[in-house]
Amino acid sequence: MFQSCKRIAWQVLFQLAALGLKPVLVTFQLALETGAVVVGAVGAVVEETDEHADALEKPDRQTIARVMQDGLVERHVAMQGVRAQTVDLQHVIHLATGAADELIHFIESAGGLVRTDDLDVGHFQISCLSRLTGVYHTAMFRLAVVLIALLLTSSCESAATVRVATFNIAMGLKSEGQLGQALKDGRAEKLQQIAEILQRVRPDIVLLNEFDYDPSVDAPAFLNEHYLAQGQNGQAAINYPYHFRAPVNTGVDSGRDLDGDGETGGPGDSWGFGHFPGQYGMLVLSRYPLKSSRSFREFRWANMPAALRPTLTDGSDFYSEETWELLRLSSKSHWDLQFEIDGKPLHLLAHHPTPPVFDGPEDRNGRRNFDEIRFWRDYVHGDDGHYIIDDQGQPGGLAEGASFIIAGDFNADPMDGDAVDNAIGQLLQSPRINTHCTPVSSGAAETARSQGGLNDTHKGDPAADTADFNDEYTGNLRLDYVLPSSDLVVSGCGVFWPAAGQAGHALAQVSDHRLVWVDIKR
Ligand SMILES: [Ca+2]
Ligand SMILES: [Ca+2]
Ligand SMILES: [Ca+2]
Ligand SMILES: [Ca+2]
Repeated sequence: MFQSCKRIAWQVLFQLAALGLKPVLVTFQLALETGAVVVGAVGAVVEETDEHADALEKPDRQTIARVMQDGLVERHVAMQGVRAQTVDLQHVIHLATGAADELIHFIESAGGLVRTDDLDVGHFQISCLSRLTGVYHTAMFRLAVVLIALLLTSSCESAATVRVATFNIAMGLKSEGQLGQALKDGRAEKLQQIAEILQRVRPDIVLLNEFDYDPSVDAPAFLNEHYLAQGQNGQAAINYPYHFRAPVNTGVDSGRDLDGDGETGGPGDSWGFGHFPGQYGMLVLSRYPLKSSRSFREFRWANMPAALRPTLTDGSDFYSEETWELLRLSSKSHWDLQFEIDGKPLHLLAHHPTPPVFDGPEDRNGRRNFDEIRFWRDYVHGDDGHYIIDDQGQPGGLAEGASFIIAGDFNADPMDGDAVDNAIGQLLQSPRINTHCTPVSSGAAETARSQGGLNDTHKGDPAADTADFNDEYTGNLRLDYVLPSSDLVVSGCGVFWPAAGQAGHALAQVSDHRLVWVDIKR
């Protein structure tokens, strides 16, 4: 990002030199200020006319031209003095350099006071309130500061904050079609509560774990229309124009006796534990467009070098050679979803490893959980991912230097619970992962205190727990993660688990897991 910012800044400086400074300086300054105002005004207008929410983030020139033609921006500027909030610097510069004539025409016709609050330029904040006639000298001064700031700061990041979340909503329902029915119905209380949580936290991209995959129902459309478009409990509606869903391994019969109970065909003999195909599936919702996807549902566990193959206590293999060669690593699926955020790619690496429990001394689920997590660790570590092959037959891991976020219910606590030692440590200790922000909540700390039991023996910080389990056998655990790559700037993180008396406290019980979010600058 900062490369192109700096390139543009240099270009402007060269133009200044070539053209005799003053006209270009003034043009650029006016465009910079007006660009911010136009972005804010178009946002407000689009919101009013209930158009595509994406236009709020990045109105294109056609949208701006149309809105300006209709006189709506002028009306907003005149009526309210539009408050430009977070402004994408690159976009403003694009307007400034590409559409200067339009912008100057607009600003002249709008006249009067134009206000730009907190235009964020790298680390440099400008607040200005300027009358647009007779400010040439001030404008030149400000522009010089802006350009120097662009050229001198080590980063030239945009001010756009992107919130990425993961939420195991526990909507893996008892029978096939049940979730589809609830989605069509529009009055399912659990879905209303889940919608309210999304409306309160307002993630830009969210992975929902345990959302049954049913290709016969347009689940994303029903979820948007019947639940998210309705303000739940006074919250503002939210809309996700983009989504990704695909088949999962849960409930897909392997034809083999995977759980070793001497019979075939039960939920434990599916490629991932489940009573019907699609149970405990995944759904990703996004406000940003999805550019490409890879899935690794069929990747064979045996193809992972030094895989943790389950063994019995006498050292013999739990799975026959024939079964081992067929086993799929992913208990649901592993997806690499490349989104585009203001022209910049971001990979969401989504998964939901098996719980390490419900097995025997061979620890087949614990070992699978460890290797499901290791899959992403290898995927983002250059050559370590050489063995990986996707469902389309393409080999290799993530491109060097690509930005990513690994999200999901990992079913592995760093200190407590039944996961294999260091299962989540494979990622938390990786230099490729930014772990500066540990999501915590006051609800988690309070719940561990009040429930007691095994929570009292846990080594991990109770405030970081994300799941509320039986306190006699398990206790509350930190299982859900949103892990950004180390190149990403994290500006905040949290868990939606309000303590007693805080807004939304009763909602937390909708699932045994809580929503976890991270804000990154993009
Ligand atoms: Ca069986
Ligand atoms: Ca186990
Ligand atoms: Ca508990
Ligand atoms: Ca705990």
